[in-house]
Amino acid sequence: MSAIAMIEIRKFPTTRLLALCLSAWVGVAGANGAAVSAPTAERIGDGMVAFLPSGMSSYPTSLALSQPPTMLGPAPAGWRLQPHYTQKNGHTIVTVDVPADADLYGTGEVTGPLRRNGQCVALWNTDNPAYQRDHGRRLYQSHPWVLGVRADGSAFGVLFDSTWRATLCTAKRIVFDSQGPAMPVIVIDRPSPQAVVQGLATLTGTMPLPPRWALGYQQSRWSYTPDTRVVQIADEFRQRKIPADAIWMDIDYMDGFRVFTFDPKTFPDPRRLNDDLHARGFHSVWMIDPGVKADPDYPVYASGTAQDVWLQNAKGATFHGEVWPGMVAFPDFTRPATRRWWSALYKDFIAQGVDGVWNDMNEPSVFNVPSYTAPEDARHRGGGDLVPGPHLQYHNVYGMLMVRATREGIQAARPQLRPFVLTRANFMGGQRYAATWTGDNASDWKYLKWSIPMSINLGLSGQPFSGPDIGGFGGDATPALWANWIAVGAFYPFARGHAIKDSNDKEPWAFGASVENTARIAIERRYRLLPYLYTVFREASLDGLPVMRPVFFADPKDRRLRGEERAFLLGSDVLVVPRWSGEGTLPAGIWRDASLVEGDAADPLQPALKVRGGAIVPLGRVVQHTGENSLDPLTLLVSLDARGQAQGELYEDAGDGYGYRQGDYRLTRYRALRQGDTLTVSVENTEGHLAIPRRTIRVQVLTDQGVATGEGAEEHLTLPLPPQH
Ligand code: NBV
Repeated sequence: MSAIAMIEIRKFPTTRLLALCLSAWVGVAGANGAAVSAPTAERIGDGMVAFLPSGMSSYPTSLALSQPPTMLGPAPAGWRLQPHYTQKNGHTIVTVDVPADADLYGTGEVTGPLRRNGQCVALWNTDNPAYQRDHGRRLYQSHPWVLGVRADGSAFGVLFDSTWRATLCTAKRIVFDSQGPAMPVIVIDRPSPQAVVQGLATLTGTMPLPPRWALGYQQSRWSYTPDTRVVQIADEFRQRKIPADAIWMDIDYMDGFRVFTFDPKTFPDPRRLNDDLHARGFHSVWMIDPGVKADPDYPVYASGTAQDVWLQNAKGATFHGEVWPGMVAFPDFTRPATRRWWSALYKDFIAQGVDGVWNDMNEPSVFNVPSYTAPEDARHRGGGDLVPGPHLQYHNVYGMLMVRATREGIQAARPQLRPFVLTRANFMGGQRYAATWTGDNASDWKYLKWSIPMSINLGLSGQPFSGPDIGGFGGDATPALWANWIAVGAFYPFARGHAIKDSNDKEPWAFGASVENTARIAIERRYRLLPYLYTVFREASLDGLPVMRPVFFADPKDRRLRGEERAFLLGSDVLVVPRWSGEGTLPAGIWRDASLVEGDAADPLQPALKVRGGAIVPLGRVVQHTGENSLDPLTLLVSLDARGQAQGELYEDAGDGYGYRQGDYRLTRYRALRQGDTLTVSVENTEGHLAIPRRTIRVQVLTDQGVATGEGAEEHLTLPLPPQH
């Protein structure tokens, strides 16, 4: 048992999106169509049933699911939720009656409120500048999935397993109106929303554990150019002592927007640039778009043509559309040969020292056509498990198939490290391949407020790793907006500042000293929380629970919390409450305010951070990037429950690579117990064989009387607490 080195008591200063005629949508499904005979229902897991439309004898190939479901026999007797299929005008309409009083969530990347009752979204991945096309009713990704939470806190989820163009309306009934044939529907019915989201993860897979640097602050703009400017930005962060982990290269680094090339004038030596960034503790992420410039003298186009990789028009000729480089051809990622060709392109690219890749424009976006994309009748040739089909069928998975090939290419090029891929377009299950940013928002409060329910609903739809362009992409940001945005944005799972080409500068220092100070504090808070955040990411990679969670996850039976969309949870133990949300509607029980860095409590823009009573949150030191050791000292932030107890976990590994799969990690479970005026903190158990050098542990106990701190060694330490009143 270690002695206490130090005690100190400190007091804390303590849309609706679109008015749609829902009845019209429901009417189409319910009244006129030709009813199809009842589907067969098969149990596929604990509280999970797959419905196969009549005539379908086995579960077809699914791009959403990570593996074919195992049919375990008939659905449990008395199974409540049933899909009803109707066919009309070539559409398949599936309805599911929603239990009265259920609150609905999910449906992926959406504008508008967190609670999706009475909303319609179009599932048709769309390049949507400022979310203005179709009133923001369709964005860059499609998730045919609804999560429902009943009045008693029990929950259900409905997955319409189809990639075809569709609309999804969530009112008294869930109505999925697809332009494709009848599809399987999976219904999950479990005791809590957490259990439903975990069930979804067993079906659609989880996010692979990202490299730790991807959790640091990311700095981007369209575009930092030339290469010397990139290094200047990196140096600026270090000189100003604002932590950051990566700089992002947008399209202008390319030679005439030709993917997998570098502009010989502005980026003549990408290897050296990446080395320079690495020497400063930065990683680099470089953009790759799907469109390949139609130029026979360009080796990527020539090899693609030679290998017959392109998407075809209805007549069977290569489809050409206009994007940044002028006319381009689009890889047909449904073809296994195309995916192999695309993956192989990353070998030389990664060899330049590129750390991560962002795939943009992969809805796919096409300029100067009314549909903003390839024609519905463009031909995907498929292969392997995938049947040939029109773009109407494969459009929504274009981005997902692309990032699958990107990820595989990076993995093959550098097998010893974890790939990091960011994508704009994606589909249900796409968390298996890439993280996401939520496209071209704008520097306006509306987008800041939408960004929170948007990322929460993505998390409730299986994608835990997302975030918006902090500060807003389009338009000039005012100092006040940018400061408020970074203050809360530091807690998105994916935290990246980005900006459109012609806007004002939006780096943390661009708005003067006061905003810079707010940004530094915000980002320092994220870095202190990284040990906790990494632990939560690891949990998400195992069981699919979101990183950023709705407040109602703290108490799914408390109906007051169901609409809270300004405050959010990080993991289960930290509540982030933006100042502009007022008090928010917060869960009952003990939630204690925590100060993480000097100045955070005094800065009126920083959200309140509240730690759940009963939790121990591991904190690191403030470091300038995640490559520095932040865990000596390791701080354990303890918030005791009413019985004077708390528990928490810390996951540690090398931060990259796959050693953890061989047990090279350490999961430590800490327990704290108050007995009278003494607190004992001990290690309950550990898992994994990573050797942890001896380090100092600092314990900070949040009590109603103030903060008590003590210091000692890892295994066991005690400290006196202020007497309770
Ligand atoms: O590559 C330029 C931009 C990029 O900065 C942005 O993040 C993407 O969402 N890209 C869209 C293409 C042009 C947008 C007007």
